[in-house]
Amino acid sequence: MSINLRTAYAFSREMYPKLSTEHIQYGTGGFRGKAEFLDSVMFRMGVLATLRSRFRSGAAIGVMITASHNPEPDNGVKLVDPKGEMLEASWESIATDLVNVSDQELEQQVAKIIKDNNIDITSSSIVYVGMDNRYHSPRLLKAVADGVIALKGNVREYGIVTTPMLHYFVVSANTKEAYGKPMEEGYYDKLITAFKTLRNDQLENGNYKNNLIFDGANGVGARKMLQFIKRMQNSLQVTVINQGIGQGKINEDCGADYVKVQQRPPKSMPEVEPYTRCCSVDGDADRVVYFFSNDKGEFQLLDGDRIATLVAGYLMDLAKKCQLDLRLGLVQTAYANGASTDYIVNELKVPVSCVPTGVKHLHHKALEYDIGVYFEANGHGTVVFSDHAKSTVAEAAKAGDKPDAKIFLKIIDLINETVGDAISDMLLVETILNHKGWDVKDWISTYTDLPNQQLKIKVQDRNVIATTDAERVCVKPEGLQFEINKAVSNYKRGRAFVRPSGTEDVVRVYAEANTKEDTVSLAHEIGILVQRLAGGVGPELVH
Ligand code: G16
Repeated sequence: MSINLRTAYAFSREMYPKLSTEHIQYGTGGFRGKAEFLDSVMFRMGVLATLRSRFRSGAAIGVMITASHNPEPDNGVKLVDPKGEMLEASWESIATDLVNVSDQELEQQVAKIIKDNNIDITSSSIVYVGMDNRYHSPRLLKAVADGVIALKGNVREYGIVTTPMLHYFVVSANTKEAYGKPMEEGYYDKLITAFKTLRNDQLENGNYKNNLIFDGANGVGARKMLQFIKRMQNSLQVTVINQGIGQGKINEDCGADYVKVQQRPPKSMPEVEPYTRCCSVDGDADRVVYFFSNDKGEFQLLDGDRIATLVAGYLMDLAKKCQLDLRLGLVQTAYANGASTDYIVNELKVPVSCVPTGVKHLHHKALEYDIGVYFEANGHGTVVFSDHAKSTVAEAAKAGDKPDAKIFLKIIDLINETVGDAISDMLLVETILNHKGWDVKDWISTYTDLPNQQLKIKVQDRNVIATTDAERVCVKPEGLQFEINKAVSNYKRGRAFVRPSGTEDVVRVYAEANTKEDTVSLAHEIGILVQRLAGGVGPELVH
């Protein structure tokens, strides 16, 4: 196959010229920004995904077009590696360089990637592309596809799918369908079959009731949940709100990020009985948090930390019941509530580690265990099982004398191990609550969260902030950490940190303390410190 790259670059200059000279970086969730500036980024990511596929001997590579939890005018792109993981870290900088060169330098930059990585440009390649339901996503999807075609690669378009579905398709194709069938029906089939078997005709059990409110964030998760409902035959009764039909904008006053950060229910919540179980997913359905109102009408959140502890506790019990000696570990980030970490260490007695924000960091750490449970507090996470764990459970199930091993095997099937999957995680939580006979009151009573608050601070350049120790210590600008320590020392059980967001143009502040009032006051103090010492712009910080 001969590839006339000249034509490709002329085409790119003509069709997808670079409209902004602002430097952008492959961050926590790939490239993100205002959709009108992303066409050239998308074309180039189509080119890069094709090269990556050739570099990985023709394995399928995924390209997901989404800005996930960001507001509607934003869009973005993340690349998916052959095993369903996020793009390998060393290629993130290759991606960053590629999107930042000028149109004139593009040809040379692509030639450099080919040479540096010894890529056979004539070998076969396949790129799987999916998108969320933002109105600009189809235009951007075409740009990705054109990038693939420019290098004479093969492209398979999946249309509107959740991010975790695309990860699932990539892994399914690359494992020759051992993981599942790389098509939408295959995905539903895998999860629903496992879920229904685990219900075992016992739809209600103890305090567990078989109904749930599902906030779809006006995103693709809502559409896919409606597809699940059609196929689940009432094994779970779900009411979907914020379906993305009509006026509702993606993530606007709804969805997992809003519910977690604002600590309030999403818009369009119907009147429901106290303690009704509700969950919210984000714009591309890779995160989920639960919530409910108690009998005083107070909002109560069950976030990613709660899901992690519920799942880890359940899997530990299951391994014990099956008498399987498997190493289980839990991975969190600095955002994890201090009370959850205490509970994991003192009650569950499970090893726990803290890594920087971004599922890619959590995923890699979790792979060190036989059973690695990882969740960010924002609800982004999953469980990964080693080959040893899978074969041990499979053997135990085959032996037939341990009925719990059969349950364990189905639980593994229910989990989308490739990346956080809001719907798979939700079905897992529902299964565990059902098996335990728990309602939200039982679940939340396992420990008491420390009050916590997050703020977003606008600064001139968020990269003036640099952190270390899994983002818990700020090393730049000089003096900021000293001031943070001073502020924190005035609050009982106080803890706070700051870090630049990898998906939005803000600095994030996290604070927790013994009381709500103290937490609000600590967050406020830290926010002002960031404004003062890190070049704050915009309005003064007021609450
Ligand atoms: C992405 C990442 C998450 C991260 C979140 C916020 O999520 O995949 O791991 O927690 O961004 O990151 P940051 O605080 O750096 O902005 P999503 O759901 O937006 O793709």
